[in-house]
Amino acid sequence: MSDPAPGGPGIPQHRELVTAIPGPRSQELFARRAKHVAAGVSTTLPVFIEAAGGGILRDVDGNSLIDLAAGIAVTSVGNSAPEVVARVTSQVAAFTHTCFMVTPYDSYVDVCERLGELTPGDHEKRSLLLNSGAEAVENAVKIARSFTGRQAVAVFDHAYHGRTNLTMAMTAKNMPYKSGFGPFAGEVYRAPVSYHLRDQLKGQEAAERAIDVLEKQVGTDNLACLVIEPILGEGGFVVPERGFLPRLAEWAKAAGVVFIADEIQTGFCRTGDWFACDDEGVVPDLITTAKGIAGGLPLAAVTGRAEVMDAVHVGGLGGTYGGNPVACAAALGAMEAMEKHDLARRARHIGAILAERLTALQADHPVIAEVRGRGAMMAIELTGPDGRTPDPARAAAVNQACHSAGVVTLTCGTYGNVFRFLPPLVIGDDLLNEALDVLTEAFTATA
Ligand code: PLZ
Repeated sequence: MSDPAPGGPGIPQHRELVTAIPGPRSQELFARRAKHVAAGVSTTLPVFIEAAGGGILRDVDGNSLIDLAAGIAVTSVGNSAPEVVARVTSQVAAFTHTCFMVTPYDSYVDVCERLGELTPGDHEKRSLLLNSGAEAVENAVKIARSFTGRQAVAVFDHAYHGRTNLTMAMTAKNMPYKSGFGPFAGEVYRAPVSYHLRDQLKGQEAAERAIDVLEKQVGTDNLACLVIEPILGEGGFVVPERGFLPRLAEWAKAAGVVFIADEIQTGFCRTGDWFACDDEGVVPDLITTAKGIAGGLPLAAVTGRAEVMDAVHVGGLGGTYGGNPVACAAALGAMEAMEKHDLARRARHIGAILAERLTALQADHPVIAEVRGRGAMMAIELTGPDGRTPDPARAAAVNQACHSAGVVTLTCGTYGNVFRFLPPLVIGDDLLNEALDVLTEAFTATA
């Protein structure tokens, strides 16, 4: 198990710094970027990448950095995975676009068939392909409204669903996602989630609290759907207590509310199962996917119960590029790689290493209030001595120290105090452990 799955364009799998981070070439490019790219687009780490594969990103100055971000949970199969490259190369040479709504092609149908097989539940399913996660969430809401004839949408505290108008309304955090961009779409209502560090509630209790809000403040007769990330991503890798999701799913079913799992960040082996809902056997009516689905090419999907999906009139769903043939080829390659290399098992293995190392780190650094997550989606939440007051400054300092040492890390969370780990699932054990050594040094150096 210690060897990574073969992948990437033969990039040596070690960290090597030949300049300061960022190096001179990257700094030059960054200055150009400021002249031509809109200022609103942020940068986590200003190194420009030239090649990547396995667990390594190589920059234009010749530095090799360890990748603990996977492009925000996208390159789960690794960058330029051979299965993806082979299929994309032959597809791009055959044809690049016809628009599936004009003249169809089989790879779109193949991806939908695979999605039906892999997503939770063995009921009859249909899928719709799109370009981005936000677009998938928008479409899932459209479908739920069409099916139920109701309008209201239930979302949760700390949720992240995208940056389009409807999904901004569904996303919880003001800065940087929403501030100044209103007015937002109406009929979106927020309920409390299960967040044990902050509410100490059992899953069932937290579910009853949310249900009470929805029944009393919205009314089930008005509710088209409930949308939830089974592990909340951008909001802080919040893992709802066991029992929370099954109780919500059961309640939604009884109330005729479409249960939508947003698995855009958690899906495709990331958490150690094909989908995070599998962990407690939750079967959503609709599931939104993107990110890991296509090894880095832009593709997203809504998959769900045939009767719900097919409620929409012909012509009601679509888009010029949705299910582009090159992206579909990539998705078929990514799914092949996940199956061939059993990347769900690999994610569990990565999760075991992360859990052990992070728990050991916590013993030495009480600023780590909690180690949580599942599989290759783990995080630590940093707080003051009371175990609650967020410490975003320390998270930023540790992040900076990791970056300077050549490890690409990310923070997240409503309070910006969560340090998250999203390595490609093909990263080798040695590289992962080396990155965690760097993290350990960063905690000591910033103490
Ligand atoms: N739903 C659960 O995680 C995207 C956002 C990065 P798009 N998360 C990364 C950023 O700052 O823009 C995401 C997600 C969940 C929806 C989305 C939206 O997916 O492909 O970015 O539109």
